[in-house]
Amino acid sequence: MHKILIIGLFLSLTSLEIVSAQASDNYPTDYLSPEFHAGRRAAFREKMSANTVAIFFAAQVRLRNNDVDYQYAQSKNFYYFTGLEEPNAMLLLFKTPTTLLGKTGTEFIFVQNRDPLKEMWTGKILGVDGVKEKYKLENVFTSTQFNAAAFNLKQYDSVLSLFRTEDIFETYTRNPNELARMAAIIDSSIKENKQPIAARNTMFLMTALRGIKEPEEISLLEKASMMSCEGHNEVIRAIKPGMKEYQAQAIMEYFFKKNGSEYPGYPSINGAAENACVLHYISNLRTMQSGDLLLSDCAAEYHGYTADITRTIPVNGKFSPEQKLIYELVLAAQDSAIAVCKPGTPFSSIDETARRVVNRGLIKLGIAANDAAARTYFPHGTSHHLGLDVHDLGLRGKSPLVAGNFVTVEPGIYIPPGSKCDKKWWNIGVRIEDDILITKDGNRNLSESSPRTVAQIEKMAKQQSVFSK
Ligand SMILES: [Mn+2]
Repeated sequence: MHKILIIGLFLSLTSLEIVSAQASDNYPTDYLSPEFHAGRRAAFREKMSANTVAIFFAAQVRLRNNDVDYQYAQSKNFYYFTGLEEPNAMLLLFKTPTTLLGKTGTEFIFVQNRDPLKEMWTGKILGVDGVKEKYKLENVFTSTQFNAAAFNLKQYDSVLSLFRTEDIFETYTRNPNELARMAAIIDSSIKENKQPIAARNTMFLMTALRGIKEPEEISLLEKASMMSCEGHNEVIRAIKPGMKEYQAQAIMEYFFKKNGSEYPGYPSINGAAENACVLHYISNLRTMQSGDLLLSDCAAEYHGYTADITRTIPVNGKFSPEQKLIYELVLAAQDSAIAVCKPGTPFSSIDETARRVVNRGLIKLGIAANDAAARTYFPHGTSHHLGLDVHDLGLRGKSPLVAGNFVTVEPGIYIPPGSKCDKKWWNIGVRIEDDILITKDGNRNLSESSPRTVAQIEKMAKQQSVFSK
């Protein structure tokens, strides 16, 4: 027993050496490039007004319970500009070259120190040298080097920060860590300044940048969409009465992880029957019955980018006549809305187009008396941008779509039990959601590899699932 253990240990050490020698071949290599991040920082600086500094913080580690943290998820703005997936870091972008801690430049990053003890538990910290090498950043310091003397805000007219939960003065000063210390220095530097410094939001500039996807981002979004469609398709094949909603979720998420997705882009929604009528139902506990419709709104996140796909399918493999009428009405609305997705179309037209079709159909079927009543069955918008966030930044309202916008088209009809219509429609909830890239000639549906028509879905439902045994 002991002998075997010793041999085992020896073997594992030897194989460890081999692993580290080939490490670069054993890990994903399709991350955003340092050049991508540098390009995005340059594009941001281009949009900054004179004499301005922009501050971006890494996301904080968030406590789940007792001494267990949630899996770390980087701030999307910080990731967009750096690629770094570590906490306790700060990026400063200046409009014009500035000298800080003996270095002159427009970009400075402060990162966490190497810490052998911490690294033994949770893995490698890149440190100054690692960040320089991996992300090709020049002015890299440890966060402990950041101090009030090094960073004199007096010379700036405005500070750009305060982005949603990245609000330095609210969120970051609550928890005692390196990030909070840096935030507190900036906070007091602003307060002590005799001349008022405008603290402005980066949202406006970030919306302009993140709303238009670069080729490297599109390539990651294609992968996220592909692995999400694989999950949806296997659920269509595997679903049967008696299966639990969470088992449909498990099949779905198996394909995300199998293909390298770090995690779902948002909590997976798998609601059957009345649960299909709850827009963000995530408890996924029902045992599904023959005659139920299952609405699955699930997608993978890959290297920071998420798809957002919804399919609605009959649990027994065949739509009932009422389900089919509602399903095909939603599908017609979606087709009409996808058809207007092209450069020049106002963003709001996507919703207007889908809603016109849904309203007309619900009135014709006698489910709604007028447009206002129809809205109760279609209570959400038809479209949002997606990318780093599932509800991503991008111009909306009357703003025209442009090539590189990436938007969902997701009309729905939800008729919960108790609705003011014939009981035969109750418990039908349908949403169909696809991910549409605006191209210079029109659009490309990145989620088209999962079927949408009644005939295609019923055909796929007859196929053997790898989980059917
Ligand atoms: Mn969506």
